[in-house]
Formats: sequence, structure tokens, C-alpha cells
Amino acid sequence: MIRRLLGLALGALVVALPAGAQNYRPEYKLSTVVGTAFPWGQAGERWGNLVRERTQGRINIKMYPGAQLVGGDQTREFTAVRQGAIDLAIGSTINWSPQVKELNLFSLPFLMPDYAALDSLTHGDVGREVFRVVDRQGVLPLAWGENGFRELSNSKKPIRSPQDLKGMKLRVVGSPLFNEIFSALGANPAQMSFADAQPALATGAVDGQENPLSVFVAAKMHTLKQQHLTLWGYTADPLIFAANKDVWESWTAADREIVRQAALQAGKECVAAARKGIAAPDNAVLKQIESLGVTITHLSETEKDAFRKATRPVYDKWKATVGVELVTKAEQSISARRK
Ligand code: X2X
Repeated sequence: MIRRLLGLALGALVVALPAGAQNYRPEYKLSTVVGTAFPWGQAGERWGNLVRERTQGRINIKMYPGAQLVGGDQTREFTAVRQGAIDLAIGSTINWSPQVKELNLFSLPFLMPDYAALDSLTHGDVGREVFRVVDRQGVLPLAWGENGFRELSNSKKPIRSPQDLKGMKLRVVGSPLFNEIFSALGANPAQMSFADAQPALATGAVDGQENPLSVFVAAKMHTLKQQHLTLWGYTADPLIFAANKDVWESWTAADREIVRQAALQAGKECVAAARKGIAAPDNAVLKQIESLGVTITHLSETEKDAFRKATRPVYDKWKATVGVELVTKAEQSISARRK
């Protein structure tokens, strides 16, 4: 009797699923570095919700922020997606660049002067080429999102020139390129995960850090002694929505399309959220940061030039590492952008 009932129940379940969808797992794990206080984490939640709704729950995505699926080590996320320890991820180009050297493109100092420059890459041939590379490295890229232009904060003093950075201890993310940039500027860079960065700032083990303004606000960096903020926009990290290939193959074509379209939509919303209130005419986020007692330093083009010049040898060296052809294409795309 019980077996008959069980059989009926299972039968009903199979009937409810479209052909080919019987082997779906109860949960798919989505990795992000930060949670829903940040545009990045909101994008993860949004992607999951859109997919759950549009597949009537067939694909149930659960977000694991804090890079917890890789023990907090965000630079191991890409490998974990490729190998299947992570099913889906929204990853920063910085965190994946140790495995995919072409992703260092976006971290070349002062390559991208503005949003139009960044968009000319992610929306153009360069972005498509980068996606082909990621795909060849074994992870399926689906859509672009954004963490943002990375600004410099510290507990000590306003930074206006490379001189001001001399000997300053700064937390940087785990790509060797960042070590070289800050060493070239005379600072003392220390690589650590985002999870480790927060106590290191709070205790004064490091003086400063660099992150987009949306991260500065959501992580309440002003409570981590970060009283000085310099807007220099030296790099920006786009985010890549991506899937493990075996997981992708296990879904029906119709469901894959739902997951892709949801990534595109969540990605677009993520870019808009990451940019909100940061640039004129909407400066709400800058005003909010100032109201927290943080001094904001705006650099003139001449002041920026000093940083550009000091980091140029690093740019040239890493242009070769990223690939001269790809970087040249990016430079051309930026020169031709519509501002
Ligand atoms: O660790 C960082 O600084 C963060 C959150 O911006 C990234 O994951 C790249």
C-alpha cells in the first residue's frame, strides 16, 4: 500500500517536470563574495529569484556569499566552478584573474577613464573575446555585471600624489598585478581576502584599501577607520555571471535560456545599482559618505597623471602578460568610444 502510494507520488512528480528535467538537483549553489547589502549580492539574489519563478521552482538557486564555498578564498572561486564544487557564480574579474590571465585587462592601471570606456569593452568585441577565453578555460560565461571603479581609502591622510602613499600599508586583492601597482607607488601592499580585510582595517593592521564606493558604503568602511577617500578610478572590476558546464548541460534547452536571460537582466540591474549616486548629476552616495565624516579628495587630471606615470611600467609589463593584441584592441575601443 505504502509502496503504491509512493509510486503514485513519484509518478506525479515526473509528470510535473518537462522531458529531460528529471535529474535536476534540489539545489544549485551560487557563489558571491559579498551579500545582499551590496549590489553584487543583490544581483545574486535577483538572479536566483528570477530563475526560480520562471522555472516554477525546477531550478532552485541558493546564494552562498562570503566566498564560503571556497573557505573565503575568493581567488579559488573560478577553479571551484570549473571543477563543480560551485554550480553558479557571479565572480569579479580580479578574483578570477589568477586563473584567467586575460581578466587582468580590467585591472591595468588607468586603462579605462570612464564608464563609457568600460562599456566599450564589455559591450564590444573585447568583451566577447574575454568570454571566449573564460569559456575555453572551462567555465560558461553568461552575462556581465559590475562591482565598479575602485577608489582608495585610508585612515591616515588625504592622498593627492604618489608621495602621499609612501610606506602606507594597504590591503589589496589577490592578483599579483595589484602588488606591483602599489609597490610602484611606494606603498606597502598586503594581499588578503575581503573577509580578512575588515578586521585588518578595524585593528589598524593595515592603513587602507581600495574598493568601489558601493562596497565602501555597504561594508561601512568609515567604521573601519577609513576617514580619507581619494577618487582616482584607476581600475574597475566588472562581474561575470557564469555556470559550471556539466550543470548547464544537465538542463533542458528551454531552462538554459531562462537562466541566461535572467542573468542578463540581473546583470543589467547590477550595473545600474553599482553606478547609482556616484557620478553627476546624482551624487547621493558621495554626499552620504561625506555626511559620515569622510574627507573626499577629487584629483585633477594633472594629479592623476602623476599616478599614471608612476604605474606605467607596470601597465607595460602586464600588457604583455594579458596579451598585446587584446590590450591594443581594448585601447582602440576606448579611444573610439562615444562619451
Ligand atoms: O575583495 C574585494 O575587494 C572585492 C569585494 O571588491 C572583490 O571581491 C574584488
